[in-house]
Amino acid sequence: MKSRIWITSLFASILIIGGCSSSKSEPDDNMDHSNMSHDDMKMEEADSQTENGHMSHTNPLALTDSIGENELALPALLEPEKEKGNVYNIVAQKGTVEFFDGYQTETLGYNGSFLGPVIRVNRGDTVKFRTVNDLSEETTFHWHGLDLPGEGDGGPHKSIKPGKSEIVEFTVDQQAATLWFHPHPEGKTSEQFYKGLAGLIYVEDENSKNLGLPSDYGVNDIPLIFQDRQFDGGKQLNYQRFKNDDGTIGDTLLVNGTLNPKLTISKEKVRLRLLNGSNARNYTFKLNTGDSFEQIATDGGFLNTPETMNEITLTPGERAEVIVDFSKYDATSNVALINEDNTILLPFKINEVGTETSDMPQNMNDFAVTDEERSLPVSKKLELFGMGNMVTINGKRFDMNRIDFTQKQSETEIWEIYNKPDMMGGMVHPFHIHGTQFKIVSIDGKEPPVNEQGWKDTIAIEPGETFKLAIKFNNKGIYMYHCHILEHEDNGMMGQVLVE
Ligand SMILES: [Cu+2]
Repeated sequence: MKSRIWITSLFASILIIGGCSSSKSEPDDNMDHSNMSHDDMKMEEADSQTENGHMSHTNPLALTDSIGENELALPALLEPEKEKGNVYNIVAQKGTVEFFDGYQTETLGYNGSFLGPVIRVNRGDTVKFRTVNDLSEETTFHWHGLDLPGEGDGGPHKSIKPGKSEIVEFTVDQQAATLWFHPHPEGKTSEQFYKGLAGLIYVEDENSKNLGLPSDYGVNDIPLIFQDRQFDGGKQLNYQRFKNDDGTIGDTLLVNGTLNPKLTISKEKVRLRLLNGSNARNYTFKLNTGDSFEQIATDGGFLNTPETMNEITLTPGERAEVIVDFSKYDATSNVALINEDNTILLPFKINEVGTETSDMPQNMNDFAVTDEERSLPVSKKLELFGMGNMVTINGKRFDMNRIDFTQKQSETEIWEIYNKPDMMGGMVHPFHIHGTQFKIVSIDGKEPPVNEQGWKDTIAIEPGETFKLAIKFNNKGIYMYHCHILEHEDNGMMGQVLVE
């Protein structure tokens, strides 16, 4: 195991985002400010590719390759102010980022210009999140995957006015996982998110500290937030222009807010914490070498044992942790994380040094769907349906004043969720439930794949598929469940469950 001692010098050369510092790119030689700009032409192309929304996901607007000219930005680690009682200060604010040379892009971020810090909490700690809205519009702070009282969950009921702040206090009581946070205001989630409001939460516990997994933040334990965006001719994140009811996708990849990123790492085992932080795009991550890697965690915790994978698909909101063994490569190797269509997402530059070569742990968790859970009857049925901006759950759009379901605190129920196809076939809906981690009991009556036999809070439901989930809420309050294609959420593919 590598020492966990914080070696600040190692970080001196790494861009820190606090938020996120700017990352630069060469100016676009083809920039044309005449009436029909290059950008407009590109958009026409994009429009023609996306005018049929159902096509937009089976054949989405292509992402451009990362040419790897900028070192990946790393979010700052936000540790608590202990003397004040484990307070974490999180400010939603406006900023600008120079993604492209000579262009100031207006952005939103937490504690910085774009994205936010990694909030690191320990199981058992009572913590306070002091959330501040420095935007010029209302927002909320939602903790995706955190198990906490509905009061603090930051759904659309918990809107914070500009200039106001709020304290969320709770005791961390769930296993180690990579979670995240983002805004959730009614009807405005997509736009605030598109402009940069999102960050990670790491829950650590005794298990995660003792497994011997790579855990040197920024050295061999790397957060990776994948987002596709479209920039207009003035290099702005002009959401209203690019908005698509079937899910807004872009041709430009940002990883941790870095355009054309590369990641310099040592010749050792490296843990990558992957978050699909896009509004709507799905990614299938694989290595260009064809080599496999080990998946160690799902959304909400470790798998029981590492699972060897050749690729992993993540829909918006989903996470996975993987270990890639870079010790078999060297400085001359051409290694990159690529997408299903071979788009280069993140090229790696490999240094010769590196010490993390310890064997993979074999017993990481004790996750199981119990016989009792398998014998429970279905008590809640949900049918997802979407056609353009008409998106519903059980035929209804979201209504803040309607409670759709109730459930008793600490009682396990079986939810059955069906994605009803439409005439065109339909779309994959990433379905997310707030305030808890759940278990997949079955998919169309069959066991889920091994790498989904772990705690989940977001699942990719294909058209025609039926998932059975075992769900227990440990806290009380009102929680949202919704599609994590954020335009579907904003258009009403969302409901609420009251836990009492
Ligand atoms: Cu959806």
